[in-house]
Amino acid sequence: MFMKTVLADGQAEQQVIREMKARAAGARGDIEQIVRGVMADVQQRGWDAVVEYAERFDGKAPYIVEPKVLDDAYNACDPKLIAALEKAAANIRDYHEQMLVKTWEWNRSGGETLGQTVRGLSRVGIYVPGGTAAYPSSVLMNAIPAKVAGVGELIMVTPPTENMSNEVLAAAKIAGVDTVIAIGGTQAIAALTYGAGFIPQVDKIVGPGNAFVAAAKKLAFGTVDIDMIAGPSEVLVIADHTANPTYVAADLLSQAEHDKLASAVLLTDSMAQAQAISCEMERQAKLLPRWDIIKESVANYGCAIVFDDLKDACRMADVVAPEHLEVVTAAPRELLPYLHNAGAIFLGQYAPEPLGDYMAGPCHVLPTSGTARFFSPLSTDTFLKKTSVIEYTRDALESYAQDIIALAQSEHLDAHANSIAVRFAEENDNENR
Ligand code: HSO
Ligand code: ZN
Repeated sequence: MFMKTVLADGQAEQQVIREMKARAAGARGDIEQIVRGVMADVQQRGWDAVVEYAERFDGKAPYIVEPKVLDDAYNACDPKLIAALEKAAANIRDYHEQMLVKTWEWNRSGGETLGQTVRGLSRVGIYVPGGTAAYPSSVLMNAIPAKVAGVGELIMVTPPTENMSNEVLAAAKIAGVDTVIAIGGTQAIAALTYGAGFIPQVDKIVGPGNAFVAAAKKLAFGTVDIDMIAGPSEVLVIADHTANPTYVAADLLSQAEHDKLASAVLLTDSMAQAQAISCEMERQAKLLPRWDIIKESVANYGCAIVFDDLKDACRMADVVAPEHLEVVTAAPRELLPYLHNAGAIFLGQYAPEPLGDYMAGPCHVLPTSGTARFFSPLSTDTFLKKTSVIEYTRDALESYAQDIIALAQSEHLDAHANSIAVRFAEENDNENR
C-alpha cells in the first residue's frame, strides 16, 4: 500500500494523532538564542544594527522597492497569470467585505447608549519569504483582508534576492500594499517591531517565514501583535464509497507536495475505497515533479483509517483539528454539525482544497497543528481593533447609582463610590442649581 491503511480500533487513531502533533515541535533552542540576540541588538542600536544584519544575511542594506519596479514586475508577468491573480483578488475582497464587522450602537431603554467602534489597525507589516515558498497567492491572502479591514498603512518586507519574484511583486501591487521593503529574516521582524531608520514600527506582523522568522515573531509578540505561527500544511479527507478515488487522491497529494512534514489523512467507512484511493495516489504521485517530497510526507504522515461509522470519523477529525477538512460523501452537509474543529471545511466533490488555496475567497492562512481548536482563519478580524463606547443620561445613571455604590464599597474602593455619589448629592447636583 502506498499509504498506510488501518482499521479504526481506538489505538490506531491515537497513534496517528500523536505522530501529527509531534511534527510541529517547538523551535530549536539554538535558533531561538540567535534570534533573541538580533532582536535585542536592534532594539538597542536601531538602524545601525539593522543595516549590519541585513548586509550580513541579506547581502545588502534594506531599501524601498520603488513603485516603478512593481509596475515593471506586473508588466513582465504572463497576462493570463495577472488575470487569474485579479480574479482571485476580487473574490478575496468580496468574501472579506461580507464578513467585515462594523461599528455598532445599541440604545437600551432610551437613556443608555452602548456600542463599539471598530477600526483597522494603523500600520501592519507582512512578511513574504524569498525562495521557492514565495507564493503570490499568499501575498493576496494576507494583504487583502488587511486592506478591507481598513488598515492605514500596509508594509511588505521580503528578502532582496537577486531576482525578486515578479509574480510576488505583481501580487503586492494588485493587493494594494503601500510600501515594499527589501529586507528579510530576523532583522526584518526586528525592524518592524521596534522601528529603525525609514522602517516604521508597526502594530502587527503577519505572514509565513522560516524558523528564524517564526522565532522572531514569537519574541516580537507583546511589543507588537502577530498572527498565528504556521506549522506544516495538513489535509484530512472524510470520504464514503461514493467519492471518486481519483479526485480524493489528487486532493491528498495537493497538500502532501507542500513539504516533507505535510500531513494527508483519509478517514472512510470503506476498506475498498481506502485501497482504491491509495493505489490512485501512487499512480498520480509518480508523475509529479515533487515526487521526492510527496514520497516522504505520505510515508511519514499519510494514512487511511477505516471506520464502521463516519460519525466516529468526525469525532477523530475534531481531535485532529486539521487545517483543511474535506467532506466527500453522498450528503456532506449532513456531517457539518458534527465537525467543530477545522481551519476550513470543503463540502462535496467540487470543493477541492486548492480551490480554497487560490480562488474561493476565504483566506488560506489557517490554523495548523491542532490549533483550530481555538484559532480562526486569518481574516478582517485579524486586522481590527475594537473600542467600547458608553453614554448615559442622568436618569439612567441614577437608576443604577445605589447598586454601583454598593459594589464599590464591597471592594473598599470609596473613590469609585464617590464618583457616582457626587453626581446625586444635592449640593453638587447640576440639575438642581
Ligand atoms: N495550502 C497552503 C497555501 C498555499 N497553497 C499557497 C498553495 N499556495 C496553506 O495551507
Ligand atoms: Zn496549498
